Amino acid sequence: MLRFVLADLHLGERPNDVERFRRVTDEALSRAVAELVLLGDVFRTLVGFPHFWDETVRTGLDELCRLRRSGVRVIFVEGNRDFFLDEPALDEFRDAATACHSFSAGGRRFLLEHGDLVNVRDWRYRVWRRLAKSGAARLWARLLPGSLARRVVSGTERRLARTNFDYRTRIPEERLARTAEVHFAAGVHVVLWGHFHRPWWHTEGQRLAAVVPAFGEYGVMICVNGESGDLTVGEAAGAHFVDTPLHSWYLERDGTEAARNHHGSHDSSSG
Ligand SMILES: [Mn+2]
Repeated sequence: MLRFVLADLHLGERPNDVERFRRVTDEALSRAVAELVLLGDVFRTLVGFPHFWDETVRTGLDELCRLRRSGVRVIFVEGNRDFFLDEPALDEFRDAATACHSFSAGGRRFLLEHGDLVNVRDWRYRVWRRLAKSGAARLWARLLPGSLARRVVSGTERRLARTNFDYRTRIPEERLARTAEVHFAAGVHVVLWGHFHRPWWHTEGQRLAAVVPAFGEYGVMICVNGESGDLTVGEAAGAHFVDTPLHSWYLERDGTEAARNHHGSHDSSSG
């Protein structure tokens, strides 16, 4: 069995990004993928109530519905742009919504989480997050009239951009490495995070922790072979998808990303 893992799609942020995502869902269907894991931040914002959804969100969700009808499991791992994903309105678009997804493949234990809580020193973000995802916020979101709801979404996007919690600042490498080692010590072999957008990885013997590159920027996904547990990077090349072993794909891009991202082509977004 095969799994696709995509992170930080931010659909709606770039022209034709939903089309690009449709190529992935087509590929998932043609390769009989068993599970699609969305590692957080699928849209600019996703709230679990339909009156918050715009055209992009509805179109993207329809793609997930199409996958599920063909037997693909769809897993939402909650990101910092995701709110109340366990609401019944999303039932037809996902099989599970979770803060942390895990599975075994090829005898290796995998753990997948968005990663926005790795940088525990960012207390401002943690306070904001607790408020925004509280029971009171959920009730308020449920009762809010539609037109206002969609305006609140854009306000939320601006607020996210203002927090000092920003992937464009450097990746908290020591934090990630330490968090990875805690997971390794608990028996996890492979840790996958989203959120940080840039390819970064850390190994300890056969154990691996890696940031899945943002689909929005890199147009790639990670494919996990269920029999071998091997990881490849899947990339659309012309009409086809090309699979590259994770190690070689990451090695090729190590170190060049900082310069590229310095020019910040998308100032209105964060994390
Ligand atoms: Mn994020």
